[in-house]
Amino acid sequence: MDKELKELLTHARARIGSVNTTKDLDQVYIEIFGKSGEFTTLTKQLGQVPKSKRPKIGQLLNEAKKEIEQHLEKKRSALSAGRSATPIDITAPGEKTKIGHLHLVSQAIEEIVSIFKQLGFSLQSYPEVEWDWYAFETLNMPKNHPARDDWETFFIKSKPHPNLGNQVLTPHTSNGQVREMLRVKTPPIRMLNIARCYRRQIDISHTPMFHQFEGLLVDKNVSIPDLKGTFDYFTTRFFGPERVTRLRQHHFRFTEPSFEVDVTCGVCMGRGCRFCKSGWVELGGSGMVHPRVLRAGKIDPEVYSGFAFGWGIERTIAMKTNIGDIRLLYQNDIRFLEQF
Ligand code: FA5
Repeated sequence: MDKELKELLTHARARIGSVNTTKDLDQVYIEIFGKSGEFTTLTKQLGQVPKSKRPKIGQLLNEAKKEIEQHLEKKRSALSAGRSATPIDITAPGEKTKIGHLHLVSQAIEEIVSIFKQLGFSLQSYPEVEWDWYAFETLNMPKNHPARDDWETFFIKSKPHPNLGNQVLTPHTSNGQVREMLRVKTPPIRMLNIARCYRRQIDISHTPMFHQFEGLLVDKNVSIPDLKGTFDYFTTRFFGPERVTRLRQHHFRFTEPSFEVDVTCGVCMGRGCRFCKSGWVELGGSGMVHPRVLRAGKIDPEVYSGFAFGWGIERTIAMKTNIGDIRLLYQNDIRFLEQF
């Protein structure tokens, strides 16, 4: 029986080694351990072995069973991991791994940061869940002021802070203005704040979650030409030298005077087309920091002045790539995203 057991083991190892599919492996299992399998037949013969030898043979049978089962298990995991028992053909051409790339929004953020870094702006990050105080109050937008409706804010159901008010999902990156003034204390300040913003809006040019980049520069003798020069530098670097900016009078509670910044349309280069109508497309809001905002940040408006701007990243991308609907950026359709 000892000899037969050894033969069975050798045979089983060879059979297991030669199969290439799990189906064949199941067949080998049946041939060995099935009702009339080789191992089962051998076990049945144990009764004919002299009593004195039975414990030893029984032990050998158990060891053989364990070994065969280990071989089967090893082979099964190799097959299910896709490794066949056939030797590897090292001359076969390799499979190319598909390499992805950063999402369009992340690419734009990297580019914007690098442009403003060259102008000495440092990247800061402020809360996404923000107190009413920083999102509105310190920006000269008191409670119940109708201008706050433009921000279509999401409010958080939480206990209001006795001084800072309710919590909101920050509707713009301007919440970073007073926070940055309080952090730096004494100007100069050159902050770039890039963050997710939330508003209850959705259509081809609005998404409920979007990104803004906010610039804040406070120093002595800062004036409108500094603001315009900064925008021109950014536009040339980001969109190319053929695109120019213009300031259009506007109203924000936290800047005075305030402007909307337009850039020449990338489709018609300023001549006027179906996409832009006037030859210009809007980049975002800007203005000279309101004295009340400087005071809220504990900065003396008699000594210092500054400018601020807040622009949407998705719209800025749309202006560069001429995609007609910014919602495409968040549909995760790889056929769209891989084009950029
Ligand atoms: C603001 O949010 C002001 N905080 C900007 C500002 C900062 C003005 C500093 C002055 C000084 P506005 O609501 O216009 O302004 O938004 C600015 C830009 O954010 C828009 O021009 C647009 O590009 C982008 N934006 C606003 N709402 C959405 C939205 N729902 N989806 C995508 N982009 C949006």
